[in-house]
Amino acid sequence: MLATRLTTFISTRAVQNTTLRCIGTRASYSTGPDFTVTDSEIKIDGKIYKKDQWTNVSPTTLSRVNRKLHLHPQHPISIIRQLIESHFHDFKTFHDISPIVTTQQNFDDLLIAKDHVTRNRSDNYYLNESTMLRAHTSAHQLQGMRSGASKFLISGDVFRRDEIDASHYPVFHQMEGVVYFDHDPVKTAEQVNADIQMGRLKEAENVKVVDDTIIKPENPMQDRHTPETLEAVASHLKYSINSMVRKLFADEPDLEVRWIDAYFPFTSPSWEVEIKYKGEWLEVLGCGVVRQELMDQAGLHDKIGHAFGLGLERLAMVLFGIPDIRLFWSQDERFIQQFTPGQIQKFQPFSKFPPCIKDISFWLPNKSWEENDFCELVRDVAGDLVENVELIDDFTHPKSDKRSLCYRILYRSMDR
Ligand code: FA5
Ligand code: MG
Repeated sequence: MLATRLTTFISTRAVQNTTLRCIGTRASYSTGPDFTVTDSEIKIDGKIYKKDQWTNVSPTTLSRVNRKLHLHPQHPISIIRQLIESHFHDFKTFHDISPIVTTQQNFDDLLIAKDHVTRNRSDNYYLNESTMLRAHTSAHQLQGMRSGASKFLISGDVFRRDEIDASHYPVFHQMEGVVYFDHDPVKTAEQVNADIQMGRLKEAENVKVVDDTIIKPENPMQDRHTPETLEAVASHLKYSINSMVRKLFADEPDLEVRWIDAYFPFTSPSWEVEIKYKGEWLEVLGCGVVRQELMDQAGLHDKIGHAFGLGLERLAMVLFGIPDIRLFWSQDERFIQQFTPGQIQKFQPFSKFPPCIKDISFWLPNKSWEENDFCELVRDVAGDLVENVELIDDFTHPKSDKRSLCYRILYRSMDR
């Protein structure tokens, strides 16, 4: 979400001039919201959002709001949510917070600057200038901290205009975890040691974890922390994640995991964790030590905390052997019937159809171009039939200076 994006090209194509009513009762195990889109407003479950120049959410995306895959007991996303919740068994859990949030919650509360690229229309789904579909579960960190719980998990669906491939989807699920301690090196170290002795925190013996990250100026300790407290909190975070990975992947003896430095405006230092899957590193989570300004906003001036945001689809893909992220949205009974609440079973492909490849090329009308807007257009037109969109040629005419792009679109049906 922190990728650099510039301007917007295709705007509210699918929403403009459309009056569309959808009552999501298609699947036996999920219902979407009741929504109406007109020229001037979007009404979701009876609540009205006035459209403005920021509105860019499409009916395709709205139809996925509240499918709540993470709450259907038989769905792999829900199975993994419950496994993680049972690992962090003494955490307070929130899993039914509405994904419609204010930009204040999604950005400002998290110290994301007004001009930060992550706010771009081309990366997010806006209902209007001040309301959007949450782009991460971090949007509720402050809410969780204000609830009084010192350890909590928040799971839910999140929405991002993103590229299209087997591990990226515009709607996916995250689980946020936050833990905070007294800002006192002795007390914090005692709490961490107690967790280790109780067996809650363990090294991931069965998985190979590579972590050569160190605290350095590019990924610094915060001024208000001492090296001792930071050390204790960071090791609690790393033990927590590694022991969760160890538990989840107990039956995968050769799993490789690595920690790398990262940047988030709301944590410092920050890291990401990747798992080797099908020969490639797959990023599964982001985390770090919570910025003290955020703790202050929650009234927790004398506490120090860590937070993590897990990508549930990514973890489920590795754990259940699900090769394509679109499968999680399959309404085909042959998908859901394979799974049993509380159990990890390897996915058995129920049909394999050959791909159909089509190339499309076009001249750009002007210099501004956003690939995410193109991906959104492709998804609106072709839906989940699209498996991959790849730029295969980028040509600028030497005389006219006009630019032409050629994309290869790979279509493949998952179930028919
Ligand atoms: C975040 O969203 C941060 N809020 C995470 C965080 C929380 C950092 C708390 C610090 C403290 P990021 O954009 O990297 O970070 O996304 C987190 C995870 O979501 C990724 O590691 C990945 O597993 C998953 N993810 C991101 N984009 C997609 C996508 N389009 N499809 C599926 N999963 C995705
Ligand atoms: Mg990331």
